[in-house]
Amino acid sequence: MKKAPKHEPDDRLTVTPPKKWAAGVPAVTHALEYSLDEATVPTTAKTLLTMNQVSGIDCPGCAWADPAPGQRHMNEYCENGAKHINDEATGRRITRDFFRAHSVSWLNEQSDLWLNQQGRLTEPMVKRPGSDYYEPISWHDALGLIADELKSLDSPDEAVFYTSGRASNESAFVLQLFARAFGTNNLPDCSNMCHETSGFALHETLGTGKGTVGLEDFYQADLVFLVGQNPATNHPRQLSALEKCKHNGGKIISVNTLPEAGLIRFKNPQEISGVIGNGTKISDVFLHIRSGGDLALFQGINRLLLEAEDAAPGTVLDHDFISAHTSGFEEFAEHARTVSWDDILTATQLTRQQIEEVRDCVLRANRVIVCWAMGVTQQRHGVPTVREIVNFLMLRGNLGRPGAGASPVRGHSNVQGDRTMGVWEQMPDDFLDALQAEFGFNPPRQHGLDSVKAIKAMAEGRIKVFLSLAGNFVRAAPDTHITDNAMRRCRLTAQISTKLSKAHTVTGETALILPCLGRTEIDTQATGGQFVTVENTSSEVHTSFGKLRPASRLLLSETAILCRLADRTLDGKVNIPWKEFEADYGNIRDRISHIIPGFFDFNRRVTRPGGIKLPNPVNEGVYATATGKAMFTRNAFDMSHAPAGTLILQSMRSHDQWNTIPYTDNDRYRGIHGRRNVILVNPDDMTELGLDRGQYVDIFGVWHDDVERRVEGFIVVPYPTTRGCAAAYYPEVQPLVPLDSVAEISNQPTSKGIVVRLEPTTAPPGAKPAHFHE
Ligand SMILES: Nc1nc2c(c(=O)[nH]1)N[C@H]1C(S)=C(S)[C@@H](COP(=O)(O)OP(=O)(O)OC[C@H]3O[C@@H](n4cnc5c(=O)[nH]c(N)nc54)[C@H](O)[C@@H]3O)O[C@H]1N2
Ligand SMILES: Nc1nc2c(c(=O)[nH]1)N[C@H]1C(S)=C(S)[C@@H](COP(=O)(O)OP(=O)(O)OC[C@H]3O[C@@H](n4cnc5c(=O)[nH]c(N)nc54)[C@H](O)[C@@H]3O)O[C@H]1N2
Ligand code: SF4
Ligand SMILES: [Mo]
Repeated sequence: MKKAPKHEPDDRLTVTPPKKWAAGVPAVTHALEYSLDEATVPTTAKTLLTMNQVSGIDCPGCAWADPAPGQRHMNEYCENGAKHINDEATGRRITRDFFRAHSVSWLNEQSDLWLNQQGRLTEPMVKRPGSDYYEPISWHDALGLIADELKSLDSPDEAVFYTSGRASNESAFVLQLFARAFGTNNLPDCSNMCHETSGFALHETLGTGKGTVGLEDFYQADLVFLVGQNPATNHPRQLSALEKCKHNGGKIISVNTLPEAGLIRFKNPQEISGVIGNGTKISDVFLHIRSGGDLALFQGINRLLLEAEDAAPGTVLDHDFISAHTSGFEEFAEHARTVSWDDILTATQLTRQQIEEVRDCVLRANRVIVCWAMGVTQQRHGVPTVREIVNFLMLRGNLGRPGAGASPVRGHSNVQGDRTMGVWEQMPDDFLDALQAEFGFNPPRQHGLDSVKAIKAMAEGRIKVFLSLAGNFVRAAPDTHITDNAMRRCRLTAQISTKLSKAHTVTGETALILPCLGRTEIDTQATGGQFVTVENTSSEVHTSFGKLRPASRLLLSETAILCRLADRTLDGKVNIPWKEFEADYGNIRDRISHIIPGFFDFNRRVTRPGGIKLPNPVNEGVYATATGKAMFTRNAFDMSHAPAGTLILQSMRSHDQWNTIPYTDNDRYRGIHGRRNVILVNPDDMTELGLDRGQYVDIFGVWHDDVERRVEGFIVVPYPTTRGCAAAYYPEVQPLVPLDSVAEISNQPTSKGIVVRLEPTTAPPGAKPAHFHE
């Protein structure tokens, strides 16, 4: 076994100027460096060559879509996809000796990075009440413990079943079926903290929570907006699609609080020209917007479009589309004309000229796509922002036709699929009716708890059992202190996981580690080898076949664990063939095909190259909204506020992490090396606040309650963020996000709009001063 590199949180910080382009040769080299460190060379080659290929492994990274079969490169993956796969395929193993040597409380003191570096979990473990150590337990006893605890509850609503978006369709379907047959809709998921805001706004206005565009649409678009999204790091193959869009004459407008590398220039590592040339300039217009200014921006653009129509009637708006497919236009238009320019310019910190330039680009474009991600959704007024984006698209009929539409770019590789499978605490009645018709039990109808509500219920002692299918809830959730204490109030917590994280160190009285196969691994059940299915951000459902030998012979698949647990808990009270489901996942897919629209003949269709494209009702002109049409909405002006002396902090991902799990302490494109506890501040704000570069600060959350929220020992780095807006890494600043600071309507934590105050502090003894390269 290789020795894990030791993590030194106070290693020297080195800062280089932010990069002006993304990918190219260094990206390929960096991916390989990581893979050589993390796995053996043959394993790396084997996994990478099949990644995102027909009958291969679906990349466990982001939800970006694959090109059509026949159009894929031999290396159809990005630098980060290679890292994610190698993180799972690591040769390191955590054995029972590791847990004998390290107490749970000691492990809890270690960093997220260190915990993840210890390798794959290999056998079920239990921490018993009163003990500070995990010890081995058989699968039979582990599942029996959980089943007994569940059966002893006064109400099924005392249990919570969390899902993270790496879970497959099959395991997600089984999880929600189990929870509902058990009697609860308490199914919070990572989506509550991710694109919940998009889901609410799109459901209301368009009648579907999903995006309306596919990969081909990007190639045909005349204009693509990238709003609050960092593709070079988080959806790297999107850059290839954008490059194609540009080669076909399309334009790109980026809207961001940071000038991210991939928004400037892209060198495609899959093309010779990208390796040796200067690459493609990505953004034609870059709007360096104030945090939370996107609502005002789209209100400004919409107002300008309405005025352009007034000036030249019949030339700007798509009246045919508006009258045939939408409702509420007049009310919207009346309101839109009243939004004040002073407000818009204050909220965005842009000039009117910049917004007029955008209008001109829009007027020249017949096909427009708007992409957005966490910069939009993790804001208090995220829902009205997405609604205003929909208004914008509808004004010129940019919906339901090729090269145009709405693209909430999804995060986890199967987060969209998990929702399709029914993992949502608020599934509508038609889904529940279909479950009832198929399985003959009466699913609970009352809505369950989302992530924020689940934490509150746990904190109040109303939840006794927390079961997690993938993910790292305590680090993904806000207000770490409150969330940790809430989790500790549970009687039993159980985690179905591949790797060690804080999910296993912040526990209930009894805690179980249920180690499972990852997507890279061969999954053999009683009837033979299995594959799983996933859905990407373009609503394409396809297969993923594991290729590697499992990390340990004691691992079970997610689906097997859940089927066995359900069988033991429900004692045959509900007529669901759990054993048949476990033996052959095709049996699960058969049932899915009866229940979920678009999945007919699932088993056969999904194995065809490219899989199944789910129908999007919007593209068929069908809108399942309150009015039966796509709905224009009136959205009150709103903006983020920060009192004098404070900054609006966003918590974001570095180039070297997967959500709550850092892979290294570096963030190459932003020029940060050797340390994650840094805060990026605009140089003018530094002057105003009297801060020096390289200085240590404690960061305090500013919120209207008397809880002290603080993280200590962050180094100030001057950075071209928008004035008044700072940036730091997630999950390190998680303790600063107040549990009550949520987006209106969607209840999603506002992880990009955290008001903070910085207090200078002294460097710890022996700390090496930060080194800044000019
Ligand atoms: N390598 C890697 N890939 C990932 C992930 C990962 O952790 N690592 N996570 C996956 C997941 S689950 C998700 S949801 C996606 C997330 O993908 P992104 O949404 O791209 O991720 P974030 O790092 O949260 O970055 C948000 C971007 O919004 C900008 N921003 C912040 N506030 C505002 C604002 O108010 N307005 C505007 N216009 N911009 C703003 C930030 O500067 C940043 O560029 O990535 C997925 N892909
Ligand atoms: N402050 C702040 N908070 C945020 C965000 C932010 O931008 N800022 N982003 C939010 C977003 S967008 C999201 S999606 C959530 C993410 O929240 P989660 O999805 O809960 O977190 P992850 O970090 O993706 O979970 C990683 C863990 O999943 C487990 N895992 C990995 N692969 C598998 C697998 O194949 N099977 C199983 N069973 N387990 C596996 C591993 O044990 C690993 O440690 O965080 C949210 N929280
Ligand atoms: S773009 Fe996303 S899905 Fe594609 S290889 Fe990279 S991480 Fe994986
Ligand atoms: Mo996400």
